[in-house]
Order: sequence, then C-alpha cells, then structure tokens
Amino acid sequence: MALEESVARGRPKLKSLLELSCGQQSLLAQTHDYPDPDTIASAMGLGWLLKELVGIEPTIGYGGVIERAENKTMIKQLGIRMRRMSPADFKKFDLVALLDTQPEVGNHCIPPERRPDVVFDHHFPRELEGPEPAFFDVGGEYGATSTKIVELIVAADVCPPQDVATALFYGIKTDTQNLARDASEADVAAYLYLVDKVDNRILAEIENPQVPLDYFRVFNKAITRAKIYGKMIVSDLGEVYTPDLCAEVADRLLQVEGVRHALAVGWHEESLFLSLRTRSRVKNAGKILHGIVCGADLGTAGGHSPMAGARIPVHGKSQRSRMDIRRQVVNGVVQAFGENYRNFSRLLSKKETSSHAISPPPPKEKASKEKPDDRRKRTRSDEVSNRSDPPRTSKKPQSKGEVTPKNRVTKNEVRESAASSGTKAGSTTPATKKSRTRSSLAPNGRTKTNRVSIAPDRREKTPSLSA
Ligand SMILES: [Mn+2]
Repeated sequence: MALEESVARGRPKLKSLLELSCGQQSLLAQTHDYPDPDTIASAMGLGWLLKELVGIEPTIGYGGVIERAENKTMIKQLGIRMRRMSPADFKKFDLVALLDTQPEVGNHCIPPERRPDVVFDHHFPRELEGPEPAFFDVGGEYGATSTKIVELIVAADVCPPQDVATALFYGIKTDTQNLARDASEADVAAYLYLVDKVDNRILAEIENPQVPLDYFRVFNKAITRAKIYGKMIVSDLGEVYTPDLCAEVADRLLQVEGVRHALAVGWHEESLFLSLRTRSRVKNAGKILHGIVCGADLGTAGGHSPMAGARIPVHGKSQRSRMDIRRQVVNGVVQAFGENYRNFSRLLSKKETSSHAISPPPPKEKASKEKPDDRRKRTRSDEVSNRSDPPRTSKKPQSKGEVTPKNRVTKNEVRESAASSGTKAGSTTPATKKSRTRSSLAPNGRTKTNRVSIAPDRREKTPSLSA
C-alpha cells in the first residue's frame, strides 16, 4: 500500500530524469563537503540507477575530507569509489547532480558557474539565486534524501544490488535515527522495502567501527570543557581532525540528563563548524542556526528541526576576530533557546578535570584503624610466603583478614607505578606512596618479572601515542 504511493511519487520524477539523462555519457553525483551516509548513499543509488537504465557512466564526487570512522567503513566495505573534486573537474561531466544539499545552501564544492543539472534534497527549500536546475526535487515529507532515490528505484521496477540497498538503508537509518526522528511514511516504506535486501554483516561493521585514539581525546575535551546554561549544553572541541566530530559530540551531549539542547563547536581547516541538536518540538535548530549564521552573513548553515549544522570560514581573520565570531554565535544560540549566556555551570568541576590520580578509593572502615606498621608487616610476610610457594597464587587466599590476593596487589602496584611515572599529579597521594613502599620492600621474584614485562611497555607507549 505504502509502496504503491512511493511508486506513484517516484514515477513522474523518474520520467523527467530519464528524459534529461538519455543520450548523455557521464554523470557526476556530487555529495557534500565532509559527506554523511545519506548523501553518499543517494549518490551511489542515483548513479547505479541511471547506469542501469540509460547506461550513463557515474562518478561520485565530494569535497573536504571523509574521516568519520562509520563513513570510512561504509565506503570501504561497500566498495564505493569516491573522487575528491577540484573546481576544474566539473567541466568534464555531461550531467552534474547534487545530492542532499542545495546550490545556495553550501556544504558542496560545485563552482557557481557550473549550476547542477539535477538536485535531490530533503531539507527545506531555499530561495534560488540562479536559474532553476533542469531537475529540482527539494523538500517534501522526507527524513532522508536516500528515500527519494528509493522511490525512483521502485518506480523503475528494478531490484538494487545488495551494496546499493545496504548504503540506502544505512542512509535512511542514520538520517532518521532508525525512523525515530523526522521519519515520514515515505521513509518507513523505503526502509521496509530495503530491509531484506541489506547485508547485515556489513551493516554491523559500519555501525561498530574502530576509531582513532584522537577520537577519545576529542571526547575528553568535549566533556571537560562542556558548559551548561540552564537546559542547554555547549562544548568547544578546539581543533578537530574531522568536523563530523561536532555532530557526534552534540548527539552525545544531548543525552545528559536534564539537557534539552546541545551545541558543539570545533575548528577545522580555517573554518568554525557548529552542530546543534534540540529535543524541543517548538524551537527549530535549522532555522535558529540559519538565522544566526546566515543572517549575519558569517557562513553557511542547514538542517532540520531537531538537528542542524553550520560552517563559518575564518580564513585571513585574526585570532581576536575568530574568538569574537565564536562568542557571537554561541551566545546567539544560547539566547535563542531562552537561556542566559552569562549564567553557566560546568559539566565537570575544576577538581574533577584536574585529577589524574588512579589510586583506589581509601578503605572505609576497619582498615583505617590499622597502624601503618601492622600493614607493612603483613604485606611482607604475605609476599615472603608467596615467594616460597609460587603455585599458591592460583589458590584462594587461606584466611579472610589478609590483604588482597597477591597477584592483584602486584598488578595494582605496577599500574600505580606506571601511572605515577607518567603523571606528576597523583604521585604524591598517600595510596601511591604506600604502594611504592610496599614494592620496594618486596624482593619478590614474581613482582619483579611483572614490573619488567608491563611497566616499561607502558612507559614506551605513552609518549609515542601522544605524538
Ligand atoms: Mn540527509
């Protein structure tokens, strides 16, 4: 039933698209700068369909970089070939299609003199400054551009191969948060049409990729720098290796209890990037960010009601004016959500952000009454017995009041010593001091071997990882 409506919507679009592409040799399906899964899937789907129907040779183009782990995995696992475009490249194609954005919105690198011939976008329509492209399908009740492409495929009555189906499915899934956000009946119909055509093993790999260490460094910054203004949370990530991280962080920060709106900002290649999220049904993130960024002619912005992004070029601008721009935009967004930008608290306290100690919490009862001397004696006798009879470590400790099992004590010592050698903070805490005393008292063979095999390894790794 719903699929019949998809066919009905797709049929006239397919007809005019075929008229336009018939007899043409080459198609450039252009995605975003910093493309997301929906734009990649739409370009792949459109390219495949037109090759299938009219034999046109498709190329998928992009600008910026592709760094987000999920997107890189998607491209690799589905064998999608994408070409980074320079302005001169656009002349080489008979047809240029723009997917998931519009000529005036930005976030693409098609030069102004080469108007795209085809535009597919589900975001709200923008006023066109130049002539309307020959094929222009913008807006409508769609949570993803991929859904529009699926409607063409069902109207053409062809069956997409598994890689195309998987890409389109993932495009719809990410843009609608698995049909939970801004999903229309059209999206649900497209999703259901694709669901049994998907390679679920590849989909799982895409959704659970390994990420670089820097990913966690950025998240660390995001959390330590986060400020809370009433129901709004804002974090400045500093320089990021990919602007996508702003989106990921904003999504994550929106999970903080009591938070209704989240803004993450980060710098990448002479631009300030912003990602805004809101749970509000009244406020429109896309319109707010568009008003603040485009209204002041600072840069480009786009998005929907619950989520939006913006990019502000700062090339040639002084450090001072970069800070002013950031302040202007952040304060503007905070105010737009009815909060006072002068009034904030931090997600983490100063103490929490500065503490690097990894000592265990101190014992709560009995142990505090013990004299330090007693503990020292016990530890020594314990370790002596360990040395005399090594296989006992695998057995349960003989009596209850004893110190923790020997091998665990040893590991803690190793961890603490490795940590205190790496960081200045924490090395003066009482617990670390004790453990040092303890290990220096133990001429134990086992302790020594562990120290040699674990601790130097960590010491070696730490500096190279931070490089
Ligand atoms: Mn989209």
